[in-house]
Amino acid sequence: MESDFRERCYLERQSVFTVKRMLVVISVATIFLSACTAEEGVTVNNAWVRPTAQGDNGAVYFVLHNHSAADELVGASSNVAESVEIHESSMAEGTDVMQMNQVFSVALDRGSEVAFEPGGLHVMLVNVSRELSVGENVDVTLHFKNHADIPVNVSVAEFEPTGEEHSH
Ligand SMILES: [Cu+2]
Repeated sequence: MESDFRERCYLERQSVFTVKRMLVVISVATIFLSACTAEEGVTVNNAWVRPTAQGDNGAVYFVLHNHSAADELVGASSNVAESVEIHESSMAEGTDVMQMNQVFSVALDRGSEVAFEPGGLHVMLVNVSRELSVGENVDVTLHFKNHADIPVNVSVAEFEPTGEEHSH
């Protein structure tokens, strides 16, 4: 009898513990879900390009954040350039010379943040059709493997814009 009672107590305590654990799991899941629903898909922040003379090339910088399933940036287009390419700057091996290579896909893992910044990845506006002056904005559209095209309003500025939400 006595051992029966003890066993029942133990089982009850176990189930209370399990319920408590489930509640913790549910509330944690709710926090994650609400964080995810705030932003979905791919977001683009702090897009800028330095002032560029007509006929020159302009490097566009921004920060990509992928809130959804793994994707890839596969290209870009713009009405102010003859063509638009994805480039990555790097130091030529064994030298201190910066070189640019064309990139045809940039992986965007789920939850990843990829910075396009001076000295690294950038979207190159090749042979811009008109002068790009400080204070104006130009339209650049990003193309993804899965995600719909994202139109980006790129501000022409000497330096990276600050004040917007941004983390490295
Ligand atoms: Cu380039």
